[in-house]
Amino acid sequence: VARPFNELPGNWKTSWLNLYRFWQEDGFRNVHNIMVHRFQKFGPIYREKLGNYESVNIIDPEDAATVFNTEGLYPERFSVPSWMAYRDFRNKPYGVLLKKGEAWRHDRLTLNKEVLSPRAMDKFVPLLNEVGEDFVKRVYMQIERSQQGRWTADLTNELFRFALESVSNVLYGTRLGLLQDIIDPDAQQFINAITTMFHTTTPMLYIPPDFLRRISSKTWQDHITAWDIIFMQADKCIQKIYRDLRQNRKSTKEYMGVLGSLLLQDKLPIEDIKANVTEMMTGGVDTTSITLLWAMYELARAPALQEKLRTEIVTARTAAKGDMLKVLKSVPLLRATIKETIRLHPVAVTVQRYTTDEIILQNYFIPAKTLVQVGIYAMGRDPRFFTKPEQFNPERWLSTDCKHFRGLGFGFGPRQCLGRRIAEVEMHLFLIHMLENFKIETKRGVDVGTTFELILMPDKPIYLTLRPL
Ligand code: HEM
Ligand code: 2DC
Repeated sequence: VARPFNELPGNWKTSWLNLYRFWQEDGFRNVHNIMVHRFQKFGPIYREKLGNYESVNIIDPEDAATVFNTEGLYPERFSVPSWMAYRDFRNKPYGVLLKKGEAWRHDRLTLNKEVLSPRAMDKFVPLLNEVGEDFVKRVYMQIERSQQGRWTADLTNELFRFALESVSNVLYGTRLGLLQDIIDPDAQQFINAITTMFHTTTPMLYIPPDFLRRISSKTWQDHITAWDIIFMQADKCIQKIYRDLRQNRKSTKEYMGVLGSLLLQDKLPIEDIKANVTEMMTGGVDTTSITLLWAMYELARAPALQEKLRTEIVTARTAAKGDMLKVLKSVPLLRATIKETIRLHPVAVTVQRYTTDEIILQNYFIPAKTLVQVGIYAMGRDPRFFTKPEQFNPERWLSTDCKHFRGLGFGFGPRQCLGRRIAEVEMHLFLIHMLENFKIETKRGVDVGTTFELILMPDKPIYLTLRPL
């Protein structure tokens, strides 16, 4: 018979003392490594309470399967407290990211049709393809400018711009022009605000935002300023499309992007459309760009893999006669490369769910309404679940042996990442165009680690060299 909840290993009895110790071991920027250590110390399940944050943590794919297979119709994850607090403070509506129950499901089903369904994918492939091609043009221009036949740079901000240009083209059906030398300062301000917003979220995972607000802490103030900029810039983009539509400046026959399509359908109130479009525009910047940065870093260290991918891509393109939708369906090694990148470098350190019923994990009773976190960063680096986890080896995803609940980088089920298809298509097309044109190189012997900025990121700048083939 299973053991009681109160016998779970871990530090869960002294939450504020734990938080103090966590702060002492520099835990705030190191959540991922601390989780790895906790699993080594306590085994495959532990319970923890840090300040206000209480959870049960698991690492085994079989336990993840138990959690996700019982998640029900309205799965709920940990709601980031400061994101809720901002909206409550400013009286802004929630989008799918923060909604619950039937309200969440209603929005989500409408949005799925626009961004996650195969039909939607057909529409945004050409939109994302042109942005990928323009990035290549920009790289050629930088190479010419360098007069050295190559371009070496920290590409982080270039990729932020690429990602914002991409997601905006899908959402609004128009280009912002972020792949030029001089860009709209508003767009750069938006990009910087997202970085600040993520950065200032971290301490408020554990310390109630309301408390920080009352003591007028800088973290809280920076956080609301960041969200204010995010909402204001997104609102400008939304208003522009809304006006164009009302004045019939765009023909209603051509595809006008996700926003135009939502406005015409009239299935969601305008306030909810705005909230959701703002979330997608914000969620679509740092996620895909940082993943692409990691992908290029790993590819730079694996020249033989780059060659293999080029062969796969050329073959696929020839067979598809340039039809990019077909190309995307015939590049299995490239798909695996992205999966492998996300295994070692997930955006999200965990994927979490509140249990709806009592379940048993590792022979412990877990009551309903418990926050269970699957430590996907720790799982991805554990030799019990991936042989030679330290090796970047996309081919591991192509063999048929057990991949059961191991690829959770976008979450799982009806509450998985809403932007998953956009992200996947955007990243595939980017790498296709880059690999067709450039060799990706990096200095050897520079090992880059990971830091927790709410999403996981490289802990130092990555310098990449792009050289025409
Ligand atoms: C949710 C990862 C890109 C918008 C999530 C979740 C993860 C995730 C792990 C939680 C899923 C769960 O709880 O099961 C990623 C990764 C990305 C990415 C790895 C790229 C490499 C994007 C993009 C967008 C986006 C491009 C916007 C278009 C969202 C939204 C949610 C979400 C709105 C909340 C969905 C809901 O609660 O219904 N993402 N994401 N993400 N993501 Fe992404
Ligand atoms: C952060 O302990 C660590 O995709 C916490 O595009 C648990 C947690 C909960 C929700 C996760 C978050 C972590 C990381 C960032 C995620 C978020 C859900 C969605 C969000 C994974 C793991 C992200 C980056 C969205 C953000 C869109 C938003 C800012 C409008």
